[in-house]
Amino acid sequence: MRDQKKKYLVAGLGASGMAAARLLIEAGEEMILYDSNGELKVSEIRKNLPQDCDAPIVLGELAESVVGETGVCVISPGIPLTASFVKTLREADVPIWSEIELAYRYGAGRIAAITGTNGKTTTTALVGDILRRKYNQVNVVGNIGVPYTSKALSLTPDSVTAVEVSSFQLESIDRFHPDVSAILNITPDHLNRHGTMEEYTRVKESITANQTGEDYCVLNYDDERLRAFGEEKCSAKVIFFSSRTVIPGGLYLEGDAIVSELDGRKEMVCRTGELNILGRHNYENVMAAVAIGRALDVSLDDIHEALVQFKAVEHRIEFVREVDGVAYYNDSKGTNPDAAIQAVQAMTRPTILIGGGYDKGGSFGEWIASFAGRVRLLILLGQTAERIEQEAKAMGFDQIVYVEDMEEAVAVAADRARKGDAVLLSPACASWGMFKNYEERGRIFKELVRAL
Ligand code: UMA
Repeated sequence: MRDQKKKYLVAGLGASGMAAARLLIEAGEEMILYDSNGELKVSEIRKNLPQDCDAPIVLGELAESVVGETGVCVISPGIPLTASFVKTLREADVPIWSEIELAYRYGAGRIAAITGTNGKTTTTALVGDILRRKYNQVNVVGNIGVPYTSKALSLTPDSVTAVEVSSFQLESIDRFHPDVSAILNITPDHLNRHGTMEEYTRVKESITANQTGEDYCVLNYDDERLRAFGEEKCSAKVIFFSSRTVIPGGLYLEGDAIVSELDGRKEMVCRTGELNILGRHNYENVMAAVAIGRALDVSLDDIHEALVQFKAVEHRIEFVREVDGVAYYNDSKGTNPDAAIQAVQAMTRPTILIGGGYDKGGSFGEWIASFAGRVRLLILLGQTAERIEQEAKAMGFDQIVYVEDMEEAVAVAADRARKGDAVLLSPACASWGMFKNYEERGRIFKELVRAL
């Protein structure tokens, strides 16, 4: 365990770092706060801490001397493990915990942890709604935007927590042990951070690292990697779901019915027409959420009620408004090609697509291939614009306009759209560099559309 004389080093002072710091203060721990951004203001950071907190705040370079004082480093998800101060800490055998690990150590109660490249936020929100039908103390936390550490100390043995977990957060878990885990899908994303698909997959699968035969793991049978993992390696009891094939003992889509065989007989969960969320990927999210709900003893009747009342989450193929016969959709959460393909496929009208952003590595080929017969104009912004244009032209798609910012993107889209078209913001890229996060990008888009 941690050397009691040493301090915690909280690295990264964004949402998760500040929540971790507040937890540690409340728990009476000593710590040093650190952010590599030398332009932050100490006085601003202190405003978000209790008044009597006198923990040192270090900005910019981290001095070697701090390493000797550090017992555990709690790292923010945005900090790559290749950062030089992280390497130094690891060489000194300092444990590196993600904020999820810290929350787990201080938390209590049962946990459903959801990861996957896409659908995490929708599924986690839906799981929260399902759990609320049966339990009084339900929290929905994690990558979804509410840091897990901000709730950890209020959790009791009766709490049930739905945690959205990103691959960045999973990189530094140690004892984190969900009662039910789910891996929704694995498609190329964050390859600039994880290097290869093999490594990215390994990190995602590590959500089950501490699970045993007492626990459950919900997996997408249609994803070859996850099917192999479930059949050969997973340490928990596996529940498969599929939108393409019948899964005896699992969940599947049969025509327009979502069917469960989880209780040893075939039962209808709901019809897709009863849901307020669209598309095959969302039916998969629903099946995963149903499996998690059943694994945590929520009845199918209660699950059905939660499903039919659930509405799409913000920034995920979210209808904004119709102006002069043109429908505008905000899919700012389409931060990788696979998510963006789902949004393009959900469009039923000729589409003007706004894309591009931060470069995470990886190819845009499959995304561009999905344009056929749907996207009639691509408006590009951000760091990846040129790379996308090159790939698109090489694939024979040349209806492309470059813009400087979102304001120009919306103006060009409105100008070029014809009655009956859709305008879709679904960038296939992260927002970083131009916006604080995808939420800010989506909100700015919506404000501009509302002002048309
Ligand atoms: N920082 C450093 N050194 C670095 C990099 C960053 O000190 O090398 C500092 C920055 O200067 C900044 C702070 O770290 O002050 C930012 O930390 P962060 O990037 O980890 O972001 P948080 O504000 O803590 O938000 C994080 C998640 N962000 C990321 O994973 C990038 C949020 O997920 C999450 O909602 C929040 O914790 C609460 O748990 C956002 C996200 O984009 C939505 N996630 C990615 C995704 O969904 O694809 C993984």
